[in-house]
Amino acid sequence: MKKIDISSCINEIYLSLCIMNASGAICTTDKELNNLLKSSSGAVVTKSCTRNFRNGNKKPRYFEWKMGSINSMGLPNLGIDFYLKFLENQEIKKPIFLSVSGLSMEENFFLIKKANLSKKISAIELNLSCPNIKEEILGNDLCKISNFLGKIFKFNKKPLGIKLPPFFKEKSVENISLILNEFPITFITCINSLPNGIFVDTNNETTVIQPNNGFGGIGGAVIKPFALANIRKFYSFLRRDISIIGCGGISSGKDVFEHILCGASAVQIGTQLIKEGVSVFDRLRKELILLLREKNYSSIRNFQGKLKIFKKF
Ligand code: RRO
Repeated sequence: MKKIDISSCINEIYLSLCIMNASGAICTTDKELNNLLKSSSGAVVTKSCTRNFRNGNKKPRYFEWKMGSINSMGLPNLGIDFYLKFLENQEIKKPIFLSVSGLSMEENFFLIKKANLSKKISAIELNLSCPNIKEEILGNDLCKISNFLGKIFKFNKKPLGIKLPPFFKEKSVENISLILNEFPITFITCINSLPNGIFVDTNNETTVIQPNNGFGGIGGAVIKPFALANIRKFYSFLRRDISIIGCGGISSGKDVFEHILCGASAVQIGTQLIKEGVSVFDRLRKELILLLREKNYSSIRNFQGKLKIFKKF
């Protein structure tokens, strides 16, 4: 049987499989990270970290239902030093993306400088889109974003990508792309969870999570159309050498295919990884290979970004 190539490159970072975990999905503790390192994922992304350890918000802070999930975790993490030390002691066989999410611009500079010193990190994923913290780091001020990136790229030497929130207007994607295109950014990850959702427990007539009056970021199957739309729009506006990592609503090989068809070079799994555990990577790999075989594709490069517009035949 002909071999099907489902490897990918995020710019110059080679992934033997184009599927990895999303930051936040069972990647906070050493046990969770060890599990991911041993899994068949193409890369490992760590939980977004801050300068210091954070407990995060009160529980219950995560809830899932058939079609999605809601969370207001509040950035619980063990602090950057833990992640750097943990990685120092590992034999690393696949790319490691260190996710950082400082609570201020200064904290982000500090985290990125520290990450630059580690040989074990292939890339930094700068999370500018946590829906559950009160601190507004950049907001919608495009000048501020441009200024911030200018300062980072004065010292940063590592491949660096940015995790973005979902955008709902074409103009917003165009504006942010114009800025990103001016910097040597390696990738974007889109999308983070949809902010400020509510899920209702009808029996008890309550919210299902406690923090933030029950409001939280929505993930899982329900957000896939928004993820695909953001990937598609960014694919049309971004420089071609900025790779897109798709994230949002993937639970089957067909979902992976759709993300790549819209323009993603690789994908991240969040809600479904939490539901299913690390065996999800093997299942998705098999489902993707089966689909490509049916469609007579030998590589994801055959269809990446090639979504066509509906027309009557
Ligand atoms: O920890 C969280 O509350 C959280 C983060 Br940092 C994020 O980027 N996305 C999300 O849905 N939750």
